[in-house]
Amino acid sequence: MPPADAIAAIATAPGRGGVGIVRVSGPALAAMAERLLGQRPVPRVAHFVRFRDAGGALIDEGLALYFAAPASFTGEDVLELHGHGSPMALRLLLRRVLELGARHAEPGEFTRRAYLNGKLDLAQAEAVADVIDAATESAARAAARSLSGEFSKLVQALRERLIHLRMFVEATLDFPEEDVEFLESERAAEKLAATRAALDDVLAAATRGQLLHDGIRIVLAGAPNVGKSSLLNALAGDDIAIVTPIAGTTRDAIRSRIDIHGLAAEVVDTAGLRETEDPVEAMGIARTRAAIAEADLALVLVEAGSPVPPTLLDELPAALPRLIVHNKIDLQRGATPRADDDGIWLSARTGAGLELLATAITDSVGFHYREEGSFIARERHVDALRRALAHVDAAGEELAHGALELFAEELRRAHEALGTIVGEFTADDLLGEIFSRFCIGK
Ligand SMILES: Nc1nc2c(ncn2[C@@H]2O[C@H](COP(=O)(O)OP(=O)(O)OP(=O)(O)O)[C@@H](O)[C@H]2O)c(=O)[nH]1
Ligand SMILES: [Mg+2]
Repeated sequence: MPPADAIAAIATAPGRGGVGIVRVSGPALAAMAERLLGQRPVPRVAHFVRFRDAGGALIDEGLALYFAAPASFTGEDVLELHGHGSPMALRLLLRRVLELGARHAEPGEFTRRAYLNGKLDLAQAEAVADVIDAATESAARAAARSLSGEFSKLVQALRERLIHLRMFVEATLDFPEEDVEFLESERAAEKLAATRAALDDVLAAATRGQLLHDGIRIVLAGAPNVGKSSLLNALAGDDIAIVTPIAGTTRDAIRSRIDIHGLAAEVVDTAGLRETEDPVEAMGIARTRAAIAEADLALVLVEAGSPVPPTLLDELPAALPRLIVHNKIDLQRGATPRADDDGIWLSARTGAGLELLATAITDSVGFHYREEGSFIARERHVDALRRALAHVDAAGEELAHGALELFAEELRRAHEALGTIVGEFTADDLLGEIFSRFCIGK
């Protein structure tokens, strides 16, 4: 009988390529592997084999790799079939595996099993998706570090500090007659302060990690003809948007992913904002407003030497961070690029001042990539760290009042909040949501 719960998927990207891989994972795959390959595979040995369909006709030839549980990615038996990267041949190979009893894997199901079998904690499992989705080199490196467990280790160290404190206070609670209370709470306050400082450091690093993960959305806003499309092209180093001396050239919002000093930015070029009778331009301007509404940062463009029109600033939500960009300095005699409190002076045409703009952008969101110690993180990790910090602060207050029971309770809750990062105390629906965003075959 084929194993009841084997899952299978094409693990390589769709399309043609040199090599394509079908991956199977299940509690007992040896029999299936033997039927498929015509031999019992030796674990961790590459077997050169011919893959055949149910009727014995040749599908492809390639390598079979077998990993016996628990020494595999998922912790179950895993069979990898490396054929040619032909969408058709891979589909036939997958069909054969399904005939032998496997079912189609759901998105992220391999990684989910790895997590459930204790091969990875939840933060590491998420990092698997982040390695795959990384949009910049720095994001890829940071995701690799999270996958290797660097972030989890920091969280674990924080949890150990909390456990230590909890043991400490609970011992005091258990033996009040020893009357060590006062003395102990002195030391407890010290330990709590040290824990808080460590938590704060991890929170700062995770906040940077979240920026690496999420990137930012930047909208280019300004009157027609100030050079928004030219600036997009200059930032992207590519001819993406049409540039003409005609005011009202850009109609649709044009989006481009740009790596700004390691920060993944989605830059949106928009129709210039002005009163217009032209219905098409008016629709474009409506899109500009929509892009402004969802942006994290606005680059407000004006021609150098001209003031920023107050009506333009009125278009921006009060809370939207903005940088004023004074473009076309090449038209001003003797003007050089600069950045100060009034904005950045540059030329989209010559490229002068673009570096200053890139720095101003990363400064404005507090993004300073450093290779050392950076890891990727998500909003839910940062939220959990913030919750933990709030409980540690509350614990401090209880301690100051001598309410040791409540102090212990706040510590327990801080500990629990940290647990959600690595996947302890994590609800099933959250797991479902996390893994459903993975690609199939991972
Ligand atoms: N000299 C000079 N000309 C520029 C510069 N940037 C843009 N231009 C010119 O200004 C004109 C308008 O540029 P665009 O980039 O199309 O301006 P835009 O803001 O996208 O305009 P709309 O799409 O109409 O809103 C074009 O002729 C550009 O070549 C610059 O830095 N220096
Ligand atoms: Mg334009």
